[in-house]
Amino acid sequence: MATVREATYDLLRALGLTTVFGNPGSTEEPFLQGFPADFHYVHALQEASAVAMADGYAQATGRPAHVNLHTAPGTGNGMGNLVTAWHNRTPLIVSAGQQTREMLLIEPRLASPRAVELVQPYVKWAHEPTRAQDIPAAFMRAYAMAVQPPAGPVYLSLPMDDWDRPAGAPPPVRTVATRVAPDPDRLRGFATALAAARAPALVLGAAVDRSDAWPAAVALAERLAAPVWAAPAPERAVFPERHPQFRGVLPYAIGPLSAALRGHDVVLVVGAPVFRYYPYVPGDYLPGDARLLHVTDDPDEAARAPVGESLLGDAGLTMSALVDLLPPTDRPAPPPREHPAPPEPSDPPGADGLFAALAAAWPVDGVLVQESPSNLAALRRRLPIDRPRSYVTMASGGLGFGLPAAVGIALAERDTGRGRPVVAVVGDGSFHYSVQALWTAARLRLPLAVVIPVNQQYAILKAFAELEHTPGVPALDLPGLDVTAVARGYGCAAEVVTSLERFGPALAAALAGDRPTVLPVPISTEVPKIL
Ligand SMILES: Cc1ncc(C[n+]2csc(CCOP(=O)(O)OP(=O)(O)O)c2C)c(N)n1
Repeated sequence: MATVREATYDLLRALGLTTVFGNPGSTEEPFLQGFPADFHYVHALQEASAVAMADGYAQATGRPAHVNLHTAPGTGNGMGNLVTAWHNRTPLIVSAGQQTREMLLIEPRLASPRAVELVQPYVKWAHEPTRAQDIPAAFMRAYAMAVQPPAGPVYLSLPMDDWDRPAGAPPPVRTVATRVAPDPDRLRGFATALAAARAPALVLGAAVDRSDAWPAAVALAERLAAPVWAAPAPERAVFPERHPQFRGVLPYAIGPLSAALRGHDVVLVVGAPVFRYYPYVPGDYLPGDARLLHVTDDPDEAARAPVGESLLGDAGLTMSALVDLLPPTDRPAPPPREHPAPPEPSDPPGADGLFAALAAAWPVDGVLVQESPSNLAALRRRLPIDRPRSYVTMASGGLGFGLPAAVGIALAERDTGRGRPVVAVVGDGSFHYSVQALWTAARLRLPLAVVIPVNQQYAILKAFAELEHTPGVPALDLPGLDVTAVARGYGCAAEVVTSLERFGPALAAALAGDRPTVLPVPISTEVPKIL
């Protein structure tokens, strides 16, 4: 009879989960024992990196990913990026070892006595099987739970003495739906409101990209002749950003956001929270008596919106259905927005100058991973994204995601055979939260380019302190960090780019290489405004 271990690997194989991200410990060794040759263990040096690499890999492959953590402490190290995976809506199957059942009552070293509570509330489901032979079926349930909308992480705590036990009958491999269609009556109501609108606006969120709905979004925007905004702080690009109807990203504060929507009477929000605010700037949620229509596949997201009427449904299915229901409009298309003036030259360059150089050297099919807090607006201004699934950042606000996520994405680009070049832009503060991901990228020989705008400070926190009138905050400067030495220490190539003329060739060389390259670029220390 098969062991629990054999039955579990068989199931993981059947589900296409043959890549395991992790960092091993004693409680995981019985699961990892005799690791099958057709599986790939992606070794992260710390669990924060393991979780975010798995997240990036799942997002880039469009499939769930499996990450194996070391009981309570490993889960704790991975927790920040588990929070991020939750907000990212990434289907992650997180398994963790548990001490042997024989001793759990007396809580030996490395027992996780309340394992399923440890990860709350950032999982859709957490479970420790009551019987060893339930482990394979628990993985099947975990998979089904993770991928169904709204997708997200799930957690299994697995006692280390379960793996050699007899398995029982293998669980059937089941399939579940990953999209929900909208209620037809309510959908017609939305279409009627949009058709009657004087000046509708479209606000799109990351679910549009996750459901491969750029074509539906363009069709809907053109059918409505409406301006299109990305919802605040989006973790994906959601619309071709050179399209004449694209207006940019809405500000992430209550008052400024409603000011940006002034003049619109119907605001259709698809695939985003209403709204992802950050600094508190009071005001009305919406301009005048505008009506907000909210399409989301998450009942919780619908419920917590402070205003609006909601319709549960997949972003792509709902937008396509709306296009079919809406009559053509004779409203003229909104005028295209103005292009930003070229950046002012300076020495050292400003973020605008750096990102203009990045845009000039950008590979057409490049994937941008972003974790550069104060320079985000400059980056998005200079480098419009016009292809789907080409821009990733974290939805949570937690640093330490971007670098390891870029490693997972670069690995997925290789494993899927797509081979798109991956460029991470990571602040010199953000770089250090999961910096050990560089080692994994070097071991995997991934041609990842990591651009570090070096301003030697937590600039966004200085901007936030100014906005909030909180002077005298300590620990906002970062002197004495040698990014190059850190990069080389983990096995990466590195080149400090001190002249923007060098930037294009350095980026091209990095992407053509057979290992990751870190490109620190000293930039001006001017602090951009937060809003
Ligand atoms: C896990 C975590 N710790 C701390 C913070 C607070 N925080 C937000 S932005 C930031 C500074 C980022 O610095 P850097 O990457 O250099 O970017 P800059 O603001 O200078 O552009 C910090 C510490 C956070 N968001 N997440």
